[in-house]
Amino acid sequence: QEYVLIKMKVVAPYPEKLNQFSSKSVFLVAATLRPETMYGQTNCWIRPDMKYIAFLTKSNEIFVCTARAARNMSYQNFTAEEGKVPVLVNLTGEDLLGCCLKAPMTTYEKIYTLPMLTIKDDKGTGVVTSVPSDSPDDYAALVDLKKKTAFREKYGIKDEMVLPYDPVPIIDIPDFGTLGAVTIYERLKIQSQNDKEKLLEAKEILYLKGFYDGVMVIGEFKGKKVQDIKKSIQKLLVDKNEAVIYHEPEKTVMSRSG
Ligand code: ZZB
Repeated sequence: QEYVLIKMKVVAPYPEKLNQFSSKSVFLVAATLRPETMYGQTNCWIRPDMKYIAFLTKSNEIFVCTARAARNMSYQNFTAEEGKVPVLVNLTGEDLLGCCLKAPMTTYEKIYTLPMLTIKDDKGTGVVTSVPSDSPDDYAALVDLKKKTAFREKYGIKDEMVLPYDPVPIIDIPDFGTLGAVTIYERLKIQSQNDKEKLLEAKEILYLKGFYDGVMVIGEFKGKKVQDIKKSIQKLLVDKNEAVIYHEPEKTVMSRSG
């Protein structure tokens, strides 16, 4: 599986555990299959109870992700020595919540890391970028956070990290409009981020519709079909050093190699 790793730059105020690296460039790296949706990022998801690491890349940047993902990266030429991950600090998701980020392409000047409880530890980097206009999971989790003050308080999330952020129209899909995830969330009467079956159905529908019928309504490729420009946007991001390509090995290979 080929993912695009989006480099979301940590900006001040740094979380306590990352303060020591403030003279370096630190990135939370999010794996996505939908680089064309990066115009609509509203936040970054982290799982509070999951473990993360910060490690040094061969270009002297610091990446934050799961140890599993970093290990894969060390075999894909991300680190100075193949198979070796220079770990700088061990973190939990909780250490990273409320962190301020500058993400590529999005119209929001700064965005924040917020808690999502359904992040899987065996996929991607454990860091997930949020596009609530086109990802039903992201929209559901954002609605949950906006609705529940207690949930925000539990994780020390301030109102201004969540409430000003709304889905951004980026792709027009016939029959779904420019906020596909919102439309399908309402049509399927999804209740929360834990509505697993409906969210899976919603994701499958939107992946297909977005890819084959979607037309960009924002950015460099406005007016063009998603399927025609997906690769170009990926290249744009990589050329600007705002993203890198990351491959996820097959599950069977993973378990064999530990
Ligand atoms: C931005 C984005 C915009 C995404 C969208 C989807 C959509 P898949 O198909 O199951 O492999 N993701 C990445 N890592 C994780 C993780 N560890 N746990 C949970 N979710 C994760 O899903 C890949 C997508 O799932 C990735 O692409 C990421 O969200 C999320 F408009 O990034 B995506 C219709 C989906 N739309």
